[in-house]
Amino acid sequence: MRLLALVLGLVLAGSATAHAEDGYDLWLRYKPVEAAAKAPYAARAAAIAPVASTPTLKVARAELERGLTGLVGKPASAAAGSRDGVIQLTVSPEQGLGDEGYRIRTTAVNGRKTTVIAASKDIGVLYGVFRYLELIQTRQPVESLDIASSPKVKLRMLNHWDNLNRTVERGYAGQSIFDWWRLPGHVDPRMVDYARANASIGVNGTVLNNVNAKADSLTPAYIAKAAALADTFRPYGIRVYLSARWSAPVELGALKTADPLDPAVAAFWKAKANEIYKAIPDFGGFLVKANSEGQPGPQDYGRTHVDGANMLADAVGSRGVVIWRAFVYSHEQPDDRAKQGYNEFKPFDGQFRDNVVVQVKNGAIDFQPREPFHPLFGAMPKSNLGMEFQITKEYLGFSTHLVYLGPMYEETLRSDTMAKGKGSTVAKVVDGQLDGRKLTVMAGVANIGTDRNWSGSQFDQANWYVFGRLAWDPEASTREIATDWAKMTFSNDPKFVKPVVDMMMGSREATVNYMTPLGLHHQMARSHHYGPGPWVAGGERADWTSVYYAKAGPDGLGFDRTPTGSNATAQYAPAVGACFADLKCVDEKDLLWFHHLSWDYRLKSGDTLWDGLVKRYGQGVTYVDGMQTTWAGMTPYVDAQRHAEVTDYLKIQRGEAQWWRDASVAWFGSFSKRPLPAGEKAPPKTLEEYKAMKFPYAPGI
Ligand code: GCW
Repeated sequence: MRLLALVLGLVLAGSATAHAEDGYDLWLRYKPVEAAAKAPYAARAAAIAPVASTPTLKVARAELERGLTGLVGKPASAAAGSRDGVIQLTVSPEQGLGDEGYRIRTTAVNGRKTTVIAASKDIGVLYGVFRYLELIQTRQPVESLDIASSPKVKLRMLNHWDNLNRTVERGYAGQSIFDWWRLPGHVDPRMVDYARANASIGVNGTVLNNVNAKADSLTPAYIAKAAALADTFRPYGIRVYLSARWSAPVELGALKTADPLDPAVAAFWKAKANEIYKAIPDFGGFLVKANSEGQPGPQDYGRTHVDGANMLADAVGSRGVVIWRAFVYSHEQPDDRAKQGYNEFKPFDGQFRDNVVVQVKNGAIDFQPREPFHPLFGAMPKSNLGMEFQITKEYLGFSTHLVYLGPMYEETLRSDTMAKGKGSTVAKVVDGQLDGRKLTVMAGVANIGTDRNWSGSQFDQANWYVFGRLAWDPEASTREIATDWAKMTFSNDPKFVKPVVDMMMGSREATVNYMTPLGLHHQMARSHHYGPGPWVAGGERADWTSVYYAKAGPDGLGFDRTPTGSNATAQYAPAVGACFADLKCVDEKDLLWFHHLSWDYRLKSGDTLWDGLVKRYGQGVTYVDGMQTTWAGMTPYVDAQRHAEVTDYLKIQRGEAQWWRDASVAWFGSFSKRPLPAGEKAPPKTLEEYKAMKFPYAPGI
């Protein structure tokens, strides 16, 4: 009896765990379609026709079977007899869809109703399978399909800032998912789920190690580990890349120099590339952070970025690429940090090898909650220029603030560089349309770690998801993407989807408001970047302080980047720069990025700058109140475990939003010396108390 009770208890506990959702399944949950909607889907998914057995087609078939089994019931394994509703996976030339595109169409094959998922290469079939499953997951009709899709950007990559000891620079989701110590002997099965998730959104490359790189990644032992990952990812169309430490020839090759023009250095890299390609035949190439924030680089030897990139590109040759980051600035430079990337790289336009990509952050400073687009976009038409977005929320509340980054990415991609007249958007630079470039890149600094939910929070999964979807199509609508994600991740019920997508869409603007409204930037605490630190001053270098960027004083606030100031506006196309520099033209969202204004400057609302600033902080906080209310109403649609986690995080966010508002108002108020606008509460602590707050164990460093 006791035993029976025990067994029963175990069974019940087991099933409870099985039903609880922790977010591990991401947007690939494949939960059963509601009975009322199921019939048409089931009818179309009665059987899967036999498939040729390349590794990619095998995983495509397995994914299809897994998805259909969850959604509508297990399909038969072969198309027997005259059964309708067969799904056929076909590799055959598909015009105009490139190597990775796919077509899904409904047709009759041998008189049977058949859905054909076809592509020129097997990887396209896998992408088509994920799309087909997505159609069912989001309850789109599948009776009569004729869909074609192909990626607009060639290399759609995650950049992991993961260290070999499994810490993750700016990571807020646990440890690195790459278990370097146990590799290559043991490949964690989670690596397969990582590959599935990435393939489902079209990501086709991953940089395994931090751009602040160790040379050890290039040793034989670590190359073997990377090769084991490459073998696991290959069926999913994902190539691996490594960040290369510039000084590796000295550290590993016993050379006295890493001068790119020294033949021994070139020979070292050539041999290293050959060694890697022997282990990883489809190795993607190197990512390099050189002469930036203390990293070694060609300038240490009086050489240029071009010298360095081209030497490495020759070592890799036609086998792969070299991705060279434009995130460079020097503390010896007195000039506005926002100008330095452009100043260093623009003169090199046209001088890089064909297999070099210059990877540029979305804005000119550093992944702030809002930055105007980087002036290099549109300024280097004779070079391959890639986009680097940050998915991990270093500056947007880590993983406990609900901030959907889609609108931020979209804002940058839709910005008009005017490089070739109206409509020369950043998206068209990135996908190569504007200048007819073929080697195109969109990279996202990953937010993935060992947390069960992968990204540190349920809603941060949406940022990984939207990144992939935008890399596939930089002109896609991030509201539509959020809608797909919310349906697949939680519920198709319109009473859930509409309010939650609305909440997501406004979340980034709210964060801008409670952290850095009206174009303010770089106001976070020093080093770990957790919480407000508008008073940060002094220390190693001026351009790592907050006061450098806000320039608050009794006279007013903001960084003058117009011709009367640093003249960073001159780095944009004339019409764009002129608008940024003109108070009548510049959008107020960028106001203090470009202008230093008196506290009494009149905003469009009629408020003074001071009053408008304080109100915006408050609007940000109020938005979080709204998110809490919205989410509280979602219990009928979300499992208890995930609902509770989001609820907790929103509470943390609410507290921290208030903290940002209060500390910022206290700090800037000490300069404006003006009363708070009516109805605005005084910060509950003194400025000294905010300044005294310390967080030695904040994650991510
Ligand atoms: O955003 C800053 C981060 C650094 C990072 C650097 C970079 C990897 O604070 O942690 O280093 O940018 O992009 O190189």
